[in-house]
Amino acid sequence: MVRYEPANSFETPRFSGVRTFMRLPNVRDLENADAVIVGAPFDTGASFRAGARFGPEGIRSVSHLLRPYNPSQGVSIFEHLSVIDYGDVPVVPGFIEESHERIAAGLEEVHRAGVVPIVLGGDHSVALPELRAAAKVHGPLALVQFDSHADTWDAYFGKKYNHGTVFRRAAEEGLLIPESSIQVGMRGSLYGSTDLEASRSLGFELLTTGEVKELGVPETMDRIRERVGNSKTYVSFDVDFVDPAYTPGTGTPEVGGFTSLEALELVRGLSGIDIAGCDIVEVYPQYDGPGQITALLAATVAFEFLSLLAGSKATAEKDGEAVSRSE
Ligand SMILES: [Mn+2]
Repeated sequence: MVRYEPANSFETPRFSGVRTFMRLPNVRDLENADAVIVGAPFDTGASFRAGARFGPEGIRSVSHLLRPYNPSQGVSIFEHLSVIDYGDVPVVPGFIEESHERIAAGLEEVHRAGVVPIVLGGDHSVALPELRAAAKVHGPLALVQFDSHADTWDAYFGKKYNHGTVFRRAAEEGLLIPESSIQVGMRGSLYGSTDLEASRSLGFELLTTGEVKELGVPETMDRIRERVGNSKTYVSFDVDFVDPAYTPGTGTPEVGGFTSLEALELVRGLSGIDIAGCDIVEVYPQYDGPGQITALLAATVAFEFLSLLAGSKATAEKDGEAVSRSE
């Protein structure tokens, strides 16, 4: 079987070559892939700044810094996982619903092939077609959302589809299992005192940044794992979850947030969860700082997601060996 892995950085240095994610081959062969990196270059759903259409490009460019072994998770990703950079899903600039249809159709093929997508956004509105595609194949999913906003407005300027209404629409469409879903990190100014109540009335658990600070990282991870249980899970990571000191290049930054280290620790805490798909959204390279720190954080979160998938596969391989030995 073909196994897809990054270019060897001892033959050609990391700064060389065409900018795919982590120097993975850019192919469309789903048959021999376990996971794909796929861009959703769309920002028509944004309510404030624009520019997330360049997010996938920015993340890919800086991802060449990443090396294949993850010491924090103790896993050499590509020994267990065949991964490709699948390119981008098609979008129609300026048209939300049409883009969502194309994004969902593109991602449905990935799920049908039994492959896990890691989607690079794009504004957060792309999570709706992601969830439509995943739920079509896997049924309703648990959601773990890291975000400073709940994105559960009913409408904005009377319009139902944008990056602030995603998870209300997803719940209404039956794409999620609300009692297994959790939103983490909400903070910042709101339009009204009841804004966050919307999430709870949809059945989600919601932990504000203040609540996470009080609980601490380990207990927050326990709360997430308990909530999700054994359900197939979609993980959505909005980079505005992190303090804008670390992620200035985003659409609606909120100060007083998490450090990059706390964010990575929380993501690593998802080990063992049955991940059907994930995304990293709201990267706006034109607002990024020198050194492309926002894009680098996003690329590193994608790397942690790949490591989680590789870790699960390594465990399954070990269990499989144990079973075949005992037979
Ligand atoms: Mn969001």
